[in-house]
This record gives sequence, structure tokens and C-alpha cells, in this order.
Amino acid sequence: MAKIALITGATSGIGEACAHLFAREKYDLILTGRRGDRLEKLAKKLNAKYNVEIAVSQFDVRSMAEVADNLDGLPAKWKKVNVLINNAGLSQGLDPIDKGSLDDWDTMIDTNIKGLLYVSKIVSNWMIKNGQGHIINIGSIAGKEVYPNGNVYCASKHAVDALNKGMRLDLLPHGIKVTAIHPGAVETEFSEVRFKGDKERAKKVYEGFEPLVADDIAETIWFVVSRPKHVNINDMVVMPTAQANAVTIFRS
Ligand code: NDP
Ligand code: 8X3
Repeated sequence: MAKIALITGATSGIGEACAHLFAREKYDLILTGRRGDRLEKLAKKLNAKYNVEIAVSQFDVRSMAEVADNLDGLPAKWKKVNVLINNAGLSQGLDPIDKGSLDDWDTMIDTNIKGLLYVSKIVSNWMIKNGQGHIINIGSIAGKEVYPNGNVYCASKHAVDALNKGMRLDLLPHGIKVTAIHPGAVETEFSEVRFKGDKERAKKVYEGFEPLVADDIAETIWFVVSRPKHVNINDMVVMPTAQANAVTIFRS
């Protein structure tokens, strides 16, 4: 029987790259995200190219009701998940604390922290029943450091760092592996989302240096997942060579 990976935020960027890589490695996939058209297109493409089975599950991770309806509603065979990639996440705005938008704060906290918790609660129960599993939490360099105007996004990713440690403790008796991957700058739709569709501003983030691409992170995740059973990588910080820390980028 093929192994199964559930990827949140598979419609774009790192999640989409993971879908390609895990399909190439013959995993069956549960692909999730809000943009159903993209999920369907990706599923068709991967099925044709790699002949793997794919379940598309369209939901907003911010709603526990949507998460539960969609995940609980999957046929039993899909609940034998081997790998959960908690990737869905976003940043909204880049404002000092006194000027921040309450909507932006809610969106980041509800997506990056609560959404990750909702999915993890359901899938960790499946993994406990199955007696195995590996949860990969996508944090960020923003979960290790705080940068000016990053306040709430950084706080949400520090929470992911803490939850990663907490999950590992709680799931230890069940033999479930838990890993966080903390990337620096990866060129995806991330900055376009942060700057609410301002493509010019988003482009500037990656100018004058070579950022990571989504495949770099997918390959790192594959390395972590493909270690022997007795080896767990607790966390990894993965940066572009030109980026020394959250705020120091060498631009030409
Ligand atoms: P993208 O914007 O390209 O992808 C984000 C993904 O998250 C999309 O598939 C989106 O799907 C999904 N998503 C966002 N909100 C929700 C929601 N409410 N419900 C369900 N899915 C949602 O960005 P990245 O690939 O770069 O980001 C992936 C992860 O990596 C995020 O957690 C991000 O914080 C983290 N990260 C990114 C870095 C970067 O520089 N790019 C660096 C460090 C960490 P849809 O809109 O279809 O719902
Ligand atoms: C995304 C990278 O530096 O914008 O998590 O926080 S950063």
C-alpha cells in the first residue's frame, strides 16, 4: 500500500512543491487549500504524471467546523496518513504595533496558529490510532527571530516553534515524529499576499540576491521524512546563502 501525505496549503508555493515531490516519491496525497480550482488542476496533473491517488479537500483552516467536516468526511483509507505537512500560512501587512490592522492580526493568528492546531488535532488522533506518523510544521526564521514591524507574524511563528516542541512531547509515547522547518526568504506568493496584491512591492523583497525557491524547502522536507525510523530531526533553519538572519541580506 502506498504511503499517504496530507499537505495543507497545496495550492501554491512550498505546499505545491511538496505535492510534486511526494507524488514523485509515490505517495498518495490529500491536498488541501481554499482555492479548489487549483487543487483540482494539481491533482489531475500529478495523477497523470505519477499515477498516484489524490484526494482533494477544500477548506479554510481557520474554521474548525470546515476542517472537521472535510477531514472526518474522508473515506477511512485516507486516514492512514503517514505524513502531515502543516504548511498553510500567511503574513498580512508589515506595520508597527501601534498601526497594525486588527483584521490582519486575526487572520495571521487564526491561520498560522489556530488553523495548524485544528488540523493537527484531527490528524494526530488518526496517527495515534495507526501507531505511526510524522508531523512537519512549517515555521519560519520569523519563529526564531523578531524583526521590525514583523510583530504579530513573528509571534505566530514563535507559537509554531513552541507547538512543534509541545507536540513532540505529547506524541512521544505514540512513536509519532514531529519536526519544524524554519525557512528564510522563499520566493513564492508569500510577499504578494503580505502586501495584498502589490506585485511591485513583493518583487522588491527578492531583488539583488538569490532567494530560496519552494523546491528547496520541499527537498529539505523530503530529507527529514526519509530518515530511518529511529531518527527524528527536531527542527531545521534553512536560509538563502545571501541571508544571514531575519534582517541581514547581502544584495548586489
Ligand atoms: P504561498 O502564499 O505561496 O502559499 C500559502 C499557502 O497557504 C497557499 O496554498 C494558501 O492556499 C494556503 N493558505 C493560506 N491561508 C489559508 C487558509 N485560511 N486556509 C487554507 N489554506 C490557506 O506561501 P508559501 O508557500 O511561501 O508559504 C507556505 C508556508 O511557509 C507558510 O506557513 C509561510 O508562513 C511559511 N514561510 C514562508 C516563507 C517565505 O519566505 N515564502 C519563509 C518562511 C516560512 P489558499 O490561498 O488556496 O487557501
Ligand atoms: C517568511 C520569511 O522573513 O518574511 O516567514 O518572515 S520573513
